Amino acid sequence: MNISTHNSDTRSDIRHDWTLEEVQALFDKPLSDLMFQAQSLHRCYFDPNQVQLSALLNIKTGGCPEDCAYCSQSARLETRMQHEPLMQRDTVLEAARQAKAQGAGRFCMGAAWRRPKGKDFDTMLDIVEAVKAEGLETCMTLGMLDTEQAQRLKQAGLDYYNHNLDTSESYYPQVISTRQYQDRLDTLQHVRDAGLKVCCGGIIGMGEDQMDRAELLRTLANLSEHPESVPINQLVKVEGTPLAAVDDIDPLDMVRCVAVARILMPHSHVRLSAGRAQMSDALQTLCFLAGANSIFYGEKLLTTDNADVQRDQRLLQRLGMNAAI
Ligand code: SAM
Ligand code: DTB
Ligand code: SF4
Repeated sequence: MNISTHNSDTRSDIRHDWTLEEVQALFDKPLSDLMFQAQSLHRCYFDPNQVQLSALLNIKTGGCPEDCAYCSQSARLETRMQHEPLMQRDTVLEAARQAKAQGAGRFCMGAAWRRPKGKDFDTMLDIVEAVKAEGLETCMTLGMLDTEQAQRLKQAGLDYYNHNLDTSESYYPQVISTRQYQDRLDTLQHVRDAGLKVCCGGIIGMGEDQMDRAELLRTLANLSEHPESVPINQLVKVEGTPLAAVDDIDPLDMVRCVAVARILMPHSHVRLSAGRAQMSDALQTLCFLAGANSIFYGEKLLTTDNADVQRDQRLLQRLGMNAAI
């Protein structure tokens, strides 16, 4: 395939029939070849000097009944995370205004729930309406949704719903026992059917092997529509979780994952997500060159520290990159 002849209306780049062997072959390429292929496709679909900035706010902290082995907020793990009740609408709104003033274009709100219920769900609708009215794109990640909940969030003005597959279907039971992979796929379908944009990705560095990473990215690419946004998180090791002492990954594995995600889903935003605080500027730069074009921006992720805002501003300036409007 002669990548240099691609142009932006070559829809044959958008495939939903990837085999595991094809995806593994991408992972096995010499890095320079993989980067060239990813860069070439990236330039067909995006301005390579633009990065989308999303701010994150945890609107309900801790006490979650699920047992995700990476998570500080599971009530089943000894993480010493304080449980905080759902934030008031005005507190969320104030944080959204600040995020906008700092330059974020999208405001993502997370809640440590298995699924939203009752009055709490109605509060979500109020919050979406209010944040949307501030002129920000809205995103929520609240756990599983049924069809009606997805439709009501859409009607309230929600733009994106984040719901990660996290890893391959076969590695999933090593990480989470309180729900099935199919539960995640069902929610993704409800979100898509409601006309919401899908934000779905995973976590690298939970002890999975390259085949699991290939299988995760293949599952995402073979969905009937590619997620508009694909967050690639590097595990943030949290004390008290079963994954607190897992071996570090080779930093270049992150670059490879970003590049493969870019090739498999050329017109999706690939977000360099959790773990940036622990990455060097050089590693983040390689990830941008591999096709990452979105980041979480702001001092905090959900419960852990994000990369410092001034450091991010300096890095983007040094790279000649601008925030996408
Ligand atoms: N409870 C909801 C759910 O699980 O969908 C929403 C919040 S949950 C914290 C959102 C996502 O954050 C998870 O699916 C996972 O991919 C990511 N995440 C959580 N803890 C993480 C960690 N320690 N390191 C990297 N990513 C993490
Ligand atoms: C996503 O893929 N990563 C974000 C967001 N979606 C909700 C969350 C990262 C959480 C990192 C650990 C923490 O701060 O608790
Ligand atoms: Fe709960 Fe989400 Fe954390 Fe899992 S990742 S324990 S569902 S908050």
